[in-house]
Amino acid sequence: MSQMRLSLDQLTGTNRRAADILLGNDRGGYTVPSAKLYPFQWNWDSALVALGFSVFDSDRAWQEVESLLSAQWDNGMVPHIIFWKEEKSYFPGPEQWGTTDIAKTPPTSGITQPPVAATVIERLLAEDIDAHRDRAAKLLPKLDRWHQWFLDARDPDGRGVVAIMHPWESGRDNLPDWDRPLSFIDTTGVGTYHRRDTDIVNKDERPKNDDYDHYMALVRFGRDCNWNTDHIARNCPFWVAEPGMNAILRRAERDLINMATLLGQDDIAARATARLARLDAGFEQLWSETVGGYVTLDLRRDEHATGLTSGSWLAMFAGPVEPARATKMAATLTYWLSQVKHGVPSFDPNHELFDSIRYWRGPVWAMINWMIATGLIEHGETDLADRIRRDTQALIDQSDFREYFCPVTGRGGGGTDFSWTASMSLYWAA
Ligand code: 9YW
Repeated sequence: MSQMRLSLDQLTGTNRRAADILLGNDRGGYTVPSAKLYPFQWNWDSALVALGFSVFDSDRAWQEVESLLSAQWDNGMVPHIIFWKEEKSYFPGPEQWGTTDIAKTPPTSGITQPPVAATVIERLLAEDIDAHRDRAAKLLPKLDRWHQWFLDARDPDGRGVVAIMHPWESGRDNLPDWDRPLSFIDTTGVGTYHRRDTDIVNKDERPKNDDYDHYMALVRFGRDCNWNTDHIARNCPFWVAEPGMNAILRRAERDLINMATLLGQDDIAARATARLARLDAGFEQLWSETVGGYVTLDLRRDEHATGLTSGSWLAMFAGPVEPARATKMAATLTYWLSQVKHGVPSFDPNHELFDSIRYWRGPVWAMINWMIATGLIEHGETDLADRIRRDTQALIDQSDFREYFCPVTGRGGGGTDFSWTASMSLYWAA
């Protein structure tokens, strides 16, 4: 693990190349995920990329999370894309999201992404509490408002699980979990549009056109109500609670409580503690005895998904899982890993909907691996965690810093010179 602080000149080999990718994708205070494919600032990418910068440039790491949180909306939401510069090579752009009045400058998308930022900031702070106290203290109120927004906007009935209103909000765009909930959405009014992603990446590695029609129908739904959160919660045709988002939010609340306690921000610690109690209790609704793990729950139909995903393992990242369940989960994960060459696949490799190269329907993602391994270590599963860490670096060694990897062959897929893959290698895997 190369988590100790080094100067750029001290980095060699894979580590130096990873740092160069981050520097190459740096646009001055924010980092793009991949220069051609994703030319703006993405929410959870940015947070995770800050960890890579922290290895050799702590100031730059803080800038990354500061620029992300600077785009917070008045209602507390931190958007999933921040369109800092005009750039036509990505679709859907600011016109489709229609947030110019709400987001002011710069325009943003109208949804959020998994709030891993608090977890990252906690780690940046822990490196040198005295040096970073003031910077962290300014960010905590923003994290508090964002986390509160999740409960107000995405769980207004107080069930204890937050919903996503769009697959993109989960960060796991075309997961098989969304197939059925999306199938109820009317896409007839979507019209024609030009996807840009398939101009850059092989279409077999991307969501299908039919998925995109559904994505665009939901963007239109949000835009038509001016991203009104009450209207969305009551009427959005896609409204599901999934373990990845809920686990990451629970972890974020824990880390926010730690920071707020450390920095004497007692009001924030108290609010986060209350939110966490609600989320910890609510998470149980995602457990499916039939599937044998934490799965997506379609809140409009009260129906569990039929497969485990890489998000299921994040329950261990969220917080303590009772020992019997943790042991069962580790055994199932070990079985998964016996079915593929490299873990962790994003979807159950034995499920009929598994697709080893199509984006979130099978491929391995380095930053999900880091979160899974972190949770495993916290549950005493160190060998399994280490296997996942070694797999991650082996994939990068074989196929370079790609967006994601085929768990069966190790082949890289999607974008190249990818920021969060570089960050995870530098911070954790190499
Ligand atoms: C898209 C940037 C983003 C990630 C998401 C990933 C993908 C964008 O890329 O979504 O246009 O499909 O699914 O998690 O933040 O890396």
